[in-house]
Amino acid sequence: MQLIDGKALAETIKLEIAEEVAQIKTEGKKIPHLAAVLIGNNAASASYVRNKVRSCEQCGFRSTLVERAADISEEELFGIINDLNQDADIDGFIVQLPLPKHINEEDVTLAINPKKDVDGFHPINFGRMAQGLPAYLPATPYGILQMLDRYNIETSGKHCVVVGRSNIVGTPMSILLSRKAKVGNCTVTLAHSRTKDLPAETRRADIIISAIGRANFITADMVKEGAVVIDVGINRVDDASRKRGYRLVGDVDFENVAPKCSFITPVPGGVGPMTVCSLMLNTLKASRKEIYG
Ligand code: L34
Repeated sequence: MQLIDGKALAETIKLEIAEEVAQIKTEGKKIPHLAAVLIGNNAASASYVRNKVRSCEQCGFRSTLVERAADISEEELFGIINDLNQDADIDGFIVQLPLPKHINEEDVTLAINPKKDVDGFHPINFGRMAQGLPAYLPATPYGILQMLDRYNIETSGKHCVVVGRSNIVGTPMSILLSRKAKVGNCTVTLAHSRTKDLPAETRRADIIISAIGRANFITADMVKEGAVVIDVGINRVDDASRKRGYRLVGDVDFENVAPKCSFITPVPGGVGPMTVCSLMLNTLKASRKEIYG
């Protein structure tokens, strides 16, 4: 069993980005600039956005954090998005999800200029991604592709079971892995809450990608010997021995599943840091106008 060290890989990729940014600076060109909008006081969201701001510093990017209280009106949020759409110095921006219930996330996603949508959530980017056209790829699936690529994990002809069909992870992941591409050419099964016999599906998988958000959901009996297991879940479980009072675990019963795997990602230190690093890659692409010219 080999551990896929997402944290270390993310650091390596950020160093590569920093070298490119140093070059951009010596050429006197504009420094990449990412903005993040954080609404309310969800502790997990605040921690993820902090990681994004810190990563911008590591990459040599400029970053702008726009923070507002949970009771912000939709109107005010659309005003902020409009300003960021217009601001010529901002190459790309994200609105951290989830948003408070009174704000329609779909409308927020649609309000972001696709050229600045470095999350890749806008239907224009999603559609381009699905058709294999240049697009910002959603950060979590993009990060997983990077892990498979850099660990030289063969995907072509493999059977991949993606568990969970969200718009930001499961569904795009299933599309990306079935594409004709260097990391791709999988036969993909997209499993979800209505799947009849999930263990039967996952037991057939060469690659399992779990993105459902339930601790210990993927158990050893669901995993074939030698499988690759990618754990996207980040769940907080109470733990009195930790000073925060909780610890983070994935969807996978790591202790019992890991011995059966050829490769497995840990939580924390797996997919999460790669999500942040992929956002940096998208921001660099935005500043170079690689996707939309
Ligand atoms: N708009 N909303 C928007 N874009 C995104 O790409 C996200 N996502 C998801 C939630 N909402 C979003 C993130 O940023 C999930 N996500 C994310 C980002 C970073 C980490 C996890 C999820 C991360 O850094 N995880 C660390 C542990 C962090 C901690 O200690 O809490 C890890 O090692 O897994």
